[in-house]
Amino acid sequence: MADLVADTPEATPKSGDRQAVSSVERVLTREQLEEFTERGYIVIPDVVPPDLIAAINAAIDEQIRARPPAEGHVGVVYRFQQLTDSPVFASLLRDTEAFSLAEQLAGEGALDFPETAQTALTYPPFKDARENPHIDGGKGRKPGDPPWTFTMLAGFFMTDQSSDDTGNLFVWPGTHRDHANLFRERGPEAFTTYPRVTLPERDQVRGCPGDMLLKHYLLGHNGGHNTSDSVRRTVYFRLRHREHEAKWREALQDPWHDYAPLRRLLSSSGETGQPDRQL
Ligand SMILES: O=C(O)CCC(=O)C(=O)O
Repeated sequence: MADLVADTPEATPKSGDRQAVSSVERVLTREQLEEFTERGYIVIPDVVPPDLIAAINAAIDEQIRARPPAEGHVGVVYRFQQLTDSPVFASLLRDTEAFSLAEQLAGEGALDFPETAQTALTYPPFKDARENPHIDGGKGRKPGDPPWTFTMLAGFFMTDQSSDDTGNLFVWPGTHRDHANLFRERGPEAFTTYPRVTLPERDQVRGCPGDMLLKHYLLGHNGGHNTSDSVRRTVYFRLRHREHEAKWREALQDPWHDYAPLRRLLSSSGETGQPDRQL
């Protein structure tokens, strides 16, 4: 992996050429690292080439043919698959720069390669009525059991979600810090339901096929509206720091526990919660 912070703009294909995917090693820019620390997510353009997107969409077509949702279904359908059963999904991380880009946030060699992928579909016309976020893995947890926490969500847009209400993920920027503050106050064992924090205005995550979302585990999110003409498709991976399973309590209370490079970035700016804007 190259140096963590690029002083020059991230290496990307020429503007206007969204079909090409650069073979130049991608390095997250300082701006992208800051955005992740502040808002809890970034969208990186042009990570997956068109032929791989076509192959994944064919695999999703097959999944739907094998187990279609009920006739007239409106709303989300989530399917989880083992990568050993559906190896083409693993190519999103293995045959692109996606995994290395994720490790630029968590540290080189820091992440376990996941065993499962999630296909997230939203059948239109759908309006999510909850208008509230969640974080995964705590709801219904029995005290004493470990929650299903992880480090970072990697999402791949298989359909165009570059405008609002096309099935875009809803996120509440900055709530990764608020959730960690709340777990510091109440203790990680309090994670038996979705924590409630004061909510900022929500964002709809926008991206095109080929782009990748990296989202902090603690960032509040939810499935969103799809009032477009077509079914929204996203593929997610839940990435875990190698030490996360033993350290989930620490990771719930410290948003940077699993993110050594970001910890270094924050401490070099003399901040523990906010990066120096001049960095
Ligand atoms: O529909 C989506 O993209 C959201 C998925 C989600 O919230 C989850 O799997 O935890």
